[in-house]
Amino acid sequence: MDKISVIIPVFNTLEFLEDCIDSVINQTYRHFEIILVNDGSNKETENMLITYSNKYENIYLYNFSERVGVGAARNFGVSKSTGSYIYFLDSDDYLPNMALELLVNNIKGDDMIRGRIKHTTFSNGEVVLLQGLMNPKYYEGKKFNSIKNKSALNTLIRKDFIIENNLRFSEELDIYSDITFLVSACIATPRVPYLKEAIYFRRKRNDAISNPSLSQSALHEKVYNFLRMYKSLKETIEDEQANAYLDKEFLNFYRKQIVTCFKDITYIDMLYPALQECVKLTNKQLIQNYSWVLRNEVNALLNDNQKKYKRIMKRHQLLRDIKVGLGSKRKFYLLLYRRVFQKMKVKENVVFFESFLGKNYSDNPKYIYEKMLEKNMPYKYVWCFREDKNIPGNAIQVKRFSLKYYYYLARAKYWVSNSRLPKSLNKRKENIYLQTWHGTPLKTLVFDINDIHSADPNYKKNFYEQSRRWDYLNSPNQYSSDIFRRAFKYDKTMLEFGYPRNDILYQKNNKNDIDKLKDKIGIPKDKKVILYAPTWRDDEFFSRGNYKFTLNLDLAKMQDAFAAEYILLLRTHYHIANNIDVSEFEGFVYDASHYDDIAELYLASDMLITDYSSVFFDYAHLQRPILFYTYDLEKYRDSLRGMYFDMQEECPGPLLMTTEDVVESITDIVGVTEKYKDKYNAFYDKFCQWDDGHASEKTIEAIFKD
Ligand code: C2G
Repeated sequence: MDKISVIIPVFNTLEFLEDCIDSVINQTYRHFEIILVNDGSNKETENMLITYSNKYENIYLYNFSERVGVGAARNFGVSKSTGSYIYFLDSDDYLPNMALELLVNNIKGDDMIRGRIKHTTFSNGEVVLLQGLMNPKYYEGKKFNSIKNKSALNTLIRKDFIIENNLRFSEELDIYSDITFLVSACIATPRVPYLKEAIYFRRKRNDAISNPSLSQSALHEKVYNFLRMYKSLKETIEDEQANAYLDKEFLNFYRKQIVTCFKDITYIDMLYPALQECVKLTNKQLIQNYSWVLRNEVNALLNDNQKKYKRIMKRHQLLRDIKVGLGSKRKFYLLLYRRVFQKMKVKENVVFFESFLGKNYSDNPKYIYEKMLEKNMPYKYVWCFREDKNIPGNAIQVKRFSLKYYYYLARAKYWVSNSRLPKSLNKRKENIYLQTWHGTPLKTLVFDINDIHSADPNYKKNFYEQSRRWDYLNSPNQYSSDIFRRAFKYDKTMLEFGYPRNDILYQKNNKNDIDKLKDKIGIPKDKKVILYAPTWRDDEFFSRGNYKFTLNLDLAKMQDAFAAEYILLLRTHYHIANNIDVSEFEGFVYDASHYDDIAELYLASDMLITDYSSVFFDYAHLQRPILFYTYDLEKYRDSLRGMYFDMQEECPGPLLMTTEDVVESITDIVGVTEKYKDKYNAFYDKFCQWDDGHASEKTIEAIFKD
């Protein structure tokens, strides 16, 4: 049995290491050694590597105190290996348990064999193999087409072959050093077998900001590395097929990546010299097969006319934008937004408001707006909704994603929103963007979340880009300020006055106003009110942004127990797309899911039932009873989201697991309130310390000129 040396360069991948190393330890093919090359990782990662190398006889650890780069680390690993075969694995990836066995069984007399790379965002990929399908495909005439994903991963290679041909990864390049290795390997071997059943799981990391993988590097860095790789190979390699392969890769890279990179025209100056050198090395004949746009640009590069190159690249970008813009109505509006509306002057006195993605007239933006109206401030207002609303003042109403929406966003100097605005809406430097956010966090936020279970796998990166545009951020309490700074990586102005949306809880907490609100909501005044306002679940969705809620509270039991004394207001989260049919409970259950402003529901209610929603932080300002119906606490806390504190310890009310528990607590609500008095007080002191009913006013003073 031949020994395989699995070489794993490691740089700060603590959270992925166990998946990676264990997946080798668990291989069905048993004759291997693991060579861990610690490429200057932090202490925690290093300690984990030490633990592994101490525990297993066939795991060897080598340490570089300073980072040498993945190419050098792999070359070094080869020099330390003792196996007959070499296999490279990245420390954030992992293998299904038959990967090595399949490769080794099928390499036969060849120098190397490649398998398939599958991208994944999770840690638990599995492979089901159907017997009898394992026939390698042979890349012979077109050997270079076997270089897939520009990666040397999932390749089993004879060590002798590496030594005889002096195959090495470039040590100068951070990215694309794999191509330097693979091109030389393909030149030296007559054919490359490829076995699609031998799978390798390549992790797409969810945090491209704090800890990016090499493939998540900034585009201009990728371009720079690619150009250097291309130049150094073209200058040294004579093999005709290899040259043709490199030229084709270069021109495709130019069309896709370089042109995209030059959307930001400033990168042209930075990359022009390297690009020009590369173009000079490209087969001129081949360029003739490409479009006139590309040929034109190549000519400008060859004639060393940087000014002209820039001019035609600008035109190219415009054509590209128009082509994209003609793809759909929304894309066309976006084209106008960027190319026309944003070229017009910013209107100094226009404020654009949006709350919960245009779903309702509510939350912090509503109260800031109404305060501005009340103070008669010299501004014009625009509100974004999904459908027309009856609101005070004479704000212009625009439909989300309509032409007017893009027009006013481009021209309004001020943007006020309580959640993210679309990533496509870049901001001008004259714009001032107040992000009010929408709650004190219990569930971990953005960069504090580990695995992402929601519908958007690029959540962290997108969030990061969108939040760079915020100039001001409202914070409800010190606890939130601390979290927002870290979890949003937010370092601009924090407005620390409490939440504008809670002003009403101080100003209208009296019988007269509450009676009026009950009329407005459409509920009886002679009954007490239980408000049930749960949050959404990241893993239950129909599509992006459209989540599903399954009611776990037994309404029949609630009705039996309380219909004489109470009504129940059901309020689902704004992400929830399904309506819950409560028609059988008419007169007891009222569906307030589409009611605009939950703060008015707080005031109208006598107690709150919620789960992990931030509603309880706001409700606590009223100091009325709160019950937590947390039937899925374990799953929510441990696998879906993670939480900032132990609910059992800090929540100002009981955590209940069944409808019976809920019924029991409501029946003895006086006793429950008494029992939780101290906890409630401590909770109030910690989370409700800043509000005094004037947060809207203070927010306005901080941002708008009178
Ligand atoms: N909300 C509501 N009805 C519900 C739940 C929430 O109107 N049934 C409103 C409340 O104003 C609440 C806000 O939406 O404060 C945010 O809801 P959460 O349930 O806390 O969930 P999420 O939108 O994920 O925001 O820092 C806060 C977190 O980001 C939570």
